[in-house]
Amino acid sequence: MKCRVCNNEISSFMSFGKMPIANGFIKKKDLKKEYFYNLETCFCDNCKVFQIKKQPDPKKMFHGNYPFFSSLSKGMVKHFNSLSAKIKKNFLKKSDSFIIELGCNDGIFLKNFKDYKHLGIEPSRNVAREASKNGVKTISEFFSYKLSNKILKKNGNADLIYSANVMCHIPNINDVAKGISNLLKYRGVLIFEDPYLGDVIDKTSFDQIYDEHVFLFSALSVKNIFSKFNLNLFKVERLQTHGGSMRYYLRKEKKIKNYYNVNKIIISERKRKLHLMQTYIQFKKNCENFKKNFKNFLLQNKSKNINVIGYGATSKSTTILNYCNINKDLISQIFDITKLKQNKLSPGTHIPINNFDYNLNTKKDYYVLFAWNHKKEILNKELKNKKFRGKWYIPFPYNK
Ligand code: DWN
Ligand code: ZN
Repeated sequence: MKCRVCNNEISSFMSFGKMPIANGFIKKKDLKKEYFYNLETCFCDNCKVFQIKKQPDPKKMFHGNYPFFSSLSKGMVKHFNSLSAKIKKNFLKKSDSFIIELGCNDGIFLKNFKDYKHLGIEPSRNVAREASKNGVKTISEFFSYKLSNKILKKNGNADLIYSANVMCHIPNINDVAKGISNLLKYRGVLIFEDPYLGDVIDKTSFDQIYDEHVFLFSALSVKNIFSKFNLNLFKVERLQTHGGSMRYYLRKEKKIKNYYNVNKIIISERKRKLHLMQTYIQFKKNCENFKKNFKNFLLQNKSKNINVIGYGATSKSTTILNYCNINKDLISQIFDITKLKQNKLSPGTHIPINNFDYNLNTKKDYYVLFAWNHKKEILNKELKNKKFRGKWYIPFPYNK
């Protein structure tokens, strides 16, 4: 296949096997219609972009029934509130500034900019409706160069374009980068954040690899992708969110003083050999090792009649469960606060998803924290919950 960014010939270095749609939580009656594809990962030696081989049609993933709402995590609400204050202080000094968010989800970030000229773009219709209810001006579409022209005509150039955990979902990244460059003012800023490839490799957190995440970025790959569209990376920031992320700052303006921080991170990526295929071959071995150990842990519990429950029916858990072939014989159920996931089955492996119910739990039970990226928030919450008994199994970081 061809690299989505530079058209170089690439081939996969690993297969995670047959996968369903990661957020395709399904009712028993619909099981016959369940869709599967092969999840394989590639690394482009030319532009250094990590990507999956085949991505299902985006309309199969983002639609009128998308079950992920960012505001369900209090930690993430705080994260976006503090970022909003920082953006207002550093980048949007004028009250008539125009801010756009690509993939605004339920408005978790943009609701802080109601006093500004703003626009949220969210392809999942039900989630876009939530954003509108939260007072955010939202259109429900996929962003593209074509859409950038429509927005430009109607609203003019943007001072700031932001996205969180969205850019890595976009297969036609060149078209989107062209659209952003088209829409942004010369002195405007593009800021986006996504799970960081360096963390995935270091922590063996392969659960970040699923249909929606068509790319996993490093600073080097971001620089390579966006510079072709005159978007120059001038600053990066390490974040703790989603198991380790990176925030990227880009500008069209060429005269920017401080590239020091970008160069430093790119040098560190080279030291960690993120630009070399050998790293990904080792990553594959680490994933196989995780699979063996996790399966053993579950089999041992089964042999001792210990009940294992999943905590958080995350998109990420779809990769773990399907790659490791785990069904309800090994994990009896998964608890999740999301109404749209409850009383359905986990994609592919058909483990029941239920609302939290601690009435039957015992001290012996194990909870596999699939939402390990919210560890601090969840462990704090459960520490205060008198009904919570049982022990934690935290899959990542995985110590090889
Ligand atoms: O990139 C993406 C990220 C931002 O969000 C999307 N592709 C889809 C989604 O990924 P995810 O499903 O892996 O995200 P989370 O945030 O790890 O999902 C947490 C899940 O756990 C949600 O279903 C809500 C649930 N949850 C819970 O039951 N109790 C979460 C918290 C904090 C809780 O206390
Ligand atoms: Zn490439």
